[in-house]
Amino acid sequence: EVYDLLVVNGVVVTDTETGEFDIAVKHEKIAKVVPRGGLSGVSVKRTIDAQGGYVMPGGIDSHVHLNEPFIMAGGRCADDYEPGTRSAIAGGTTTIISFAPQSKTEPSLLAALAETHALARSNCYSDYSFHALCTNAGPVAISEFPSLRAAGISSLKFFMAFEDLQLHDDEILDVLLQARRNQMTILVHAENGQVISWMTKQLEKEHLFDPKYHVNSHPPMAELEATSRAIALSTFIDVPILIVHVSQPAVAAYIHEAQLKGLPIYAETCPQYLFLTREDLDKPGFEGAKCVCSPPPRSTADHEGIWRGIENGTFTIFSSDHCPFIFEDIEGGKKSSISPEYPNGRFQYVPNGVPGVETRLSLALSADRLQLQKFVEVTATNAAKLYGLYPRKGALIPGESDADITIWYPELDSFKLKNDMLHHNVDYTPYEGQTLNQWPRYTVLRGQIVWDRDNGGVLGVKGYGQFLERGISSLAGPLRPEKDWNPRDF
Ligand code: DUC
Ligand code: ZN
Ligand code: ZN
Ligand code: ZN
Repeated sequence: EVYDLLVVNGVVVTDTETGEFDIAVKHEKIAKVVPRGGLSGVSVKRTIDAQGGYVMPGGIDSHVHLNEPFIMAGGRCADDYEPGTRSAIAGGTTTIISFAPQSKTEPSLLAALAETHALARSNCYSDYSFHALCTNAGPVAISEFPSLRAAGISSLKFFMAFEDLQLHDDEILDVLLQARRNQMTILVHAENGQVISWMTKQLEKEHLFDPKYHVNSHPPMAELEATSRAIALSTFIDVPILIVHVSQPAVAAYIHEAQLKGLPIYAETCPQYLFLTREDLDKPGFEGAKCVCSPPPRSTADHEGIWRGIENGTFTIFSSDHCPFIFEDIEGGKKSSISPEYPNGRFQYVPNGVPGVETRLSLALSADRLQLQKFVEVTATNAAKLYGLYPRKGALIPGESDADITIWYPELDSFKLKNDMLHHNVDYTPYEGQTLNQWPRYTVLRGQIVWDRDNGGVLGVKGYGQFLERGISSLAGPLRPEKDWNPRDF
């Protein structure tokens, strides 16, 4: 028997185990995981000596915006699928889940899916899937859930904020009920859109336009209120939800309470809520616009609470919410909000989002805060479980898992992050100058070395990345799955 690849002499870390194991790969799959030395003498085409390194399942970033035409009024997504997924593999991420965005004027989720497939097909360096993104929950969209499932799409996101995107509570109930009946996982952007619009008017009345006032326009209360409403509505329908990009410990604590009652409520947080603060938006001139995202970065004290939420299991996943806009682009980038009358822009027109698909894993690992198994759990395994990819992804199980592997060498000298090290199509990183002591040495996707930091960088080819059809979540579902939801019961 001839194997395609061996990874030997490393310390293998999964969500449940750490140990000295050697790995054999054949036909794109993990073929064997055996105690160190157990593969000596086998025939193989290529061997990676991971001596001194950690060998982990490839990262899964399940919250990435690529090539979205109508994200946030006026904004133009800087990364299409090619640079976006190239950036992913260079940062140790082998699978991304991005969005198939429906516009308010498009009744069909399937039409949005078809358009997104066309944008991604033969352009990806990493494996990929899509969440449906529902902004128009009319009868057409609601009737399409079974077809989405048949097309391998088992998750759907909606917004509670932004006039052009948000659903109202009755539409949310329609979506939740259909999700329950079709075993879809629902992602919720939980901020109260009317509070944000009202605060924006109050600030503008006072002639407060600078980027930093974006933070004032997204008060903590707007996130807490929408989160509690999302939990109330989903509990009423008895369907699991994931609250995306939680920014504050108070929201995490509220979610934790719900989880302690046994409700199937999941939560996500992102690097911007651990490594950026509201002061990053308060820089001279327009510079602060680089860190405008929603919800906004909070305080250093909040970072501590978010770390604790990862450690105590409140957060199921740690994703990037990579949402790239070019700073200097005066048409669709951050500077599109600048005019002669408003030389520092107008915060309400700054496209919301920060790039981060490539830096997510290195930032978290360099912070040296999480147990390594916890790191694997929240950056890979749980996303696979939550979104119906486990154990094909997020694990190293012989015969089951794809050979997606990221290898790290912790003794790497520390260095300062610079945007020109990155592979995205954005002219800045909000983490410029951050001290890191970790960067993936190798990224392996289905048995192929697609990133080799020291020998050639990106070795993968565009189009190697495959679309992943997904099944149902393997995390807890409805509390009463055997019973249809029935209005007579209330
Ligand atoms: N927040 C952002 O910052 N960008 C995209 C969408 C979102 O919710
Ligand atoms: Zn409205
Ligand atoms: Zn969002
Ligand atoms: Zn997002």
